[in-house]
Amino acid sequence: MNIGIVCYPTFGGSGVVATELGKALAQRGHRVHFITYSQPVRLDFFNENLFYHEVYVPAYPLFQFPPYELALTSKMVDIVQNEKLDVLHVHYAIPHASAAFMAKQILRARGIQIPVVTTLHGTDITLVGKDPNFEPVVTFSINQSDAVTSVSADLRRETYEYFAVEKDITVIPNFIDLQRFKKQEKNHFRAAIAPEGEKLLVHTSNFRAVKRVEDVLRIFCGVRKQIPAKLLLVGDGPDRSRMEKLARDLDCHRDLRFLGKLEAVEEVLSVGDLFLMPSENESFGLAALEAMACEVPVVSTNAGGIPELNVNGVTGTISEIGDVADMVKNALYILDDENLPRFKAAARARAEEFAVEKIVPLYEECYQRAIEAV
Ligand code: GMT
Repeated sequence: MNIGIVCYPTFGGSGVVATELGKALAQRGHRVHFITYSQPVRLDFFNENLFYHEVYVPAYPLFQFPPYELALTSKMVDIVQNEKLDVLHVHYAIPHASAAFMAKQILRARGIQIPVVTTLHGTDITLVGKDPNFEPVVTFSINQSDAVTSVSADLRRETYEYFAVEKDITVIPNFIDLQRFKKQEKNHFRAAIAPEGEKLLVHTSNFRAVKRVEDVLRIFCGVRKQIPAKLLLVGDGPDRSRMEKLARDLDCHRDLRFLGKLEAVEEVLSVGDLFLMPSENESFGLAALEAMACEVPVVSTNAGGIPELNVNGVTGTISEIGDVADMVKNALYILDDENLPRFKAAARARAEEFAVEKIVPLYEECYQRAIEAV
């Protein structure tokens, strides 16, 4: 197939999933055209089946808000028509699904039919999409898509609960490249970070309020009171400066490191003993899956789709949102040398159920159905 993928090019989960999907599809012989405003972060190599088309928004003094959606629509029209695409797959509804709807209308007027597949990722539904400033457009554009997928059953449930969506939503969970995400020998790194054999806790996120990074720090402080431990925080975002100050106020700053945005997150995960995901909301929890693939069990909340991934008492533990004391207790239980090897093995085994080879064919089937339906 000739597939157009529209996504955010950033470190965010939806952009990562879209890029990894495109790479996997290219490996399976499809031609994949990425359409977005800058080179996707994980698309930094040459492949004969992968193409990147940059959306350029011209500046004009009249535009207080540059009309990205219009430039994106025009680019989609151009690429569908000239590259003879079979299907357009848009990741994250806002504004990609409505731009795809408009592109489809323009192409129809030119005698070209293009099916649109929309994948819902999380905050496009649970946070931003619900906002009355966006909700009518989100509802309409989901209903106008030829196929809709969501990354968890919980996200599908939320979509039906909060939006007047009549379309069937197929759950296709996120997936993982197990060749890349596996425990690597990084003993020198571990020795540098935890020279006394301390347990290593890891958190990766975009440091937004929804991730509750404050709880990460409080869980870590609780653990460190009981056993020697270190914490590595990967990523960056609006809450980072506040969290750096909080770490100093809690007097645990000497035992943790903010590493910022890192491309090779699997190298950090390879030295981890426990991953912390105390999120307020999480449609899937791709960061937890990446950790599990590197044999790192997960202490998480029961938010959104996390329990569909993290099996309580097996691959990690599940607590109520904000229950820091429970997460400290659970972390200490998992980190106990009697329990840790069992949790690590179970985490990897669970991650193997989400192998890219198992999930990508579900998208291929979805494209095929959408193509046949138009
Ligand atoms: O907030 C984020 O983590 C970014 C956001 C995105 O759309 O880029 O992530 C969402 O999509 C990921 C990939 O499907 C999911 O793994 C995350 O759980 C989801 N985030 C939230 O629901 C908060």
